[in-house]
Amino acid sequence: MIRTFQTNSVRKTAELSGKLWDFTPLDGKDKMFPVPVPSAWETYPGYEAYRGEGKYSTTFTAEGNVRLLLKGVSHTAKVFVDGTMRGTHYNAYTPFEIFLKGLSGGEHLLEVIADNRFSEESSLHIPNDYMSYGGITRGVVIEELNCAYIKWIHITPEKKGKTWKAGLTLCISNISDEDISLDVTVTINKTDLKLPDVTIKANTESLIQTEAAVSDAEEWSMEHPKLYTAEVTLFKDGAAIDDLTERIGFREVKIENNSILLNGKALLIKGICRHEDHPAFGCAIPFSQIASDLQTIKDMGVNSIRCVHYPNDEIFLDLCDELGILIWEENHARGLTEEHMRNPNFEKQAEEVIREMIINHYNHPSIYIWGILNECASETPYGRECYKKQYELIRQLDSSRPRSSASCKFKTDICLDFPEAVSYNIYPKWYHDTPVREYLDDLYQWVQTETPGKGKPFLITEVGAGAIYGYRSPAKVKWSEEYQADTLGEQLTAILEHPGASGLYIWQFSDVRISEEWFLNRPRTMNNKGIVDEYRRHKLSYEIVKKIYTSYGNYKES
Ligand code: ADA
Repeated sequence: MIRTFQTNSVRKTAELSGKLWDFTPLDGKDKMFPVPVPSAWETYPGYEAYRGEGKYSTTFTAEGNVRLLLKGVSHTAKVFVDGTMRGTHYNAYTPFEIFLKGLSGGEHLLEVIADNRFSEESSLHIPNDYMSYGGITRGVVIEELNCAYIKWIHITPEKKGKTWKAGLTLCISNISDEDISLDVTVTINKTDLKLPDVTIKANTESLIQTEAAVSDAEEWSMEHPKLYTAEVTLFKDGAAIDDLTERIGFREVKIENNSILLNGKALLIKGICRHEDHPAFGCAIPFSQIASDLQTIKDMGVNSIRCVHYPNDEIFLDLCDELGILIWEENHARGLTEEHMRNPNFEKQAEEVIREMIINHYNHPSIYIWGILNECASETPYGRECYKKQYELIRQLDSSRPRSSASCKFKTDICLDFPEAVSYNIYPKWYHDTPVREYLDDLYQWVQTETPGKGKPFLITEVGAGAIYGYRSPAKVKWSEEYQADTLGEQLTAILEHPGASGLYIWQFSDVRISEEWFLNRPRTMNNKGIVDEYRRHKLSYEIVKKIYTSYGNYKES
């Protein structure tokens, strides 16, 4: 499974994942054995802590112009077809394509070498408070293309009076050696659009923009996550040569005073942070487990998930669109110091994640905000320059969503003029024993009185406490389920009652595996701040969170 809906009917596509491939760990032991793709090699017996390279191989039958789409290889990929290197990619959490022009007919050998080693070449995947797994961890598709194809479609919904309007941008690629003229049709909710004929020069891409009123389109909201498909078809000489279907929701996100408005109503974020992590799957979480996590998360009364600290699998986003769960999606970075950010690969790699994230995830109505650089060096002038460029890049790619960044630079952050919303990660009563209300308001007042963050929506993007599942203590000491439950009760109530706050995200949904290097204050070499443990067993805090979250609505009371 690649998406939860069909994206093509004219274009010939086939999934190469969802079956066994041959796996050869390049650890000199010359073993080859069958493994499922997608999967993380940490789930293979004997490779539970393998940091190295591994080769995945399979065969496919295709001919002509062929596009290989890999949704996620962790964390660096080298792709070979019939023994020839055809492309590379860095970063586990964003999709990439390998294009094969004029491939001869018949069976072909596909080999993907994945590498999860830490090195100077890798500025984002570093030893961290989560695990950088290894493997082909998301889906793989092969497509046979004609002389031209639709690379992507971006649809921006906008309310005009009582009618919804769809702004369309299509990116069409002419992969032939001659200029071609194409007819393009678009269908959204029974509204058929015939775009003016387009002529595209040989071996070039063309952006086509238009807009359409979509009559009787219903609004997408958390309460009513109504979705529509937008079907785009390319015709050459009257024959359909390519198509792409995207799914959209008619909703608008705006900033007004210190609120984030969804369809005109001020949001109250009752959120939770979630890593893609499960002991049985590593980060290659299958559809059924994703769906089960979302059921649990909805049961807790949560209305929004923060994808930490990287772009998520598109199946997860599709399900959030269908279930009406709002998404904060961010580029891949956690806790990078100025020294990390001075790695010569950092800016290129971080910006590439932003580009791939937004181009591929633009149409998801569930995504209401883009985040960057969780807890990076936003207190330094060098860091500020990096933040500035990345915020500007987001604005170039998407002007329809607000931007933010989860900071931990209390009273030292010098980047609060860039984002539309100010966001902080705070841990009163865990990393320090300052009373929550006092700490929260002190920080809030500083933002309002000392910074350009004044008057902007204010979000708490992390708050929480650790608890070892099953550890109970009448003394309510730290790491006990009792302490976590009480602390979360105090933290959630203080933030949800704070007049200036637009809500929060609990750190975090489940306990997760972390890099060995982080073992010191991380019992079990895990981050144990989950509301459920790694096997999704409820801790005492589960019912506390549920009671509080279900006692609030989805919007701030006016
Ligand atoms: C940070 C960080 C999280 C996690 C958390 C914690 O705020 O963003 O990734 O490390 O702290 O558990 O301390």
